[in-house]
Amino acid sequence: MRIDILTLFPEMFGGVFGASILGRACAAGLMEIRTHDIRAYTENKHRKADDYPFGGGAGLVMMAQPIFSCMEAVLSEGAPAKRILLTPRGKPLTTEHARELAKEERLLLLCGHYEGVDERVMTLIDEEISIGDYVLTGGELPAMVLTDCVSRFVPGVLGSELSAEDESFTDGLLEYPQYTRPAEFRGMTVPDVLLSGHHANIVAWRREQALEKTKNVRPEMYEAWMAAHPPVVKKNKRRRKPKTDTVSPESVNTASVEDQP
Ligand code: 4HQ
Repeated sequence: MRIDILTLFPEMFGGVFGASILGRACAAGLMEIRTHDIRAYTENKHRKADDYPFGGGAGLVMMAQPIFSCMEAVLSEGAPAKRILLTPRGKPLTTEHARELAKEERLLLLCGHYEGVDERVMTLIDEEISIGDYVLTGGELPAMVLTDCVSRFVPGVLGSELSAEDESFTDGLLEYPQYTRPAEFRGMTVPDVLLSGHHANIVAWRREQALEKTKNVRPEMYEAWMAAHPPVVKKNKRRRKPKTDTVSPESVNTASVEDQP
């Protein structure tokens, strides 16, 4: 996959794309990430890329001309790209969306700075994406976050690490606790079940832990998961409904804690 990033601060990207898993993916040719300096495309003698907003107000707005020229130059060669603007007014980024974007041959990411970009730039943009409901100083960190998140779904990038598609039994839940050697550290031990070698018990324990954590920290995520994974009611454990009709059927939950998957 190729990703072109249009920014006023190309120097911000070197460390992130040069190290760790992304660095290896680039070195192996699985990912090709190029940054482009928008300021190099300015056509005024001061190389100015931003200006005061019409109508007044605080801050500066990124000018249309340097962005149009930069995008035209970058897209004049290579495959067509899906063009994305990073902005808090975009659709919140999700794993599902990242998985879809990883199927694209080429992405172009536009990083806004200051108070945003001239609205006419939107005629060049296919999608607006936000990495969360908070305001940053620029779109560079969001572009790095999106690139990292998408790269996990590009075949080969995770290499010997766990595939991004694994651990489906806790998909949509927060992570369960993990431990590595030694089994005892400063008096703190590892739960016995993880040392037992009993795979089914380990899977059950991890799901229980993931469910408990999710219920406490992200109740809306927990409810969504429970709705998508209804408790299985085993035939031999089915509770009898009361014989009277004084209790509404909805108030009787035929499932029980032992019946959870
Ligand atoms: N910014 N998710 C303001 C963000 C942001 C976000 C990018 C700061 C755009 C103009 N981008 N500039 N949150 O806060 O994507």
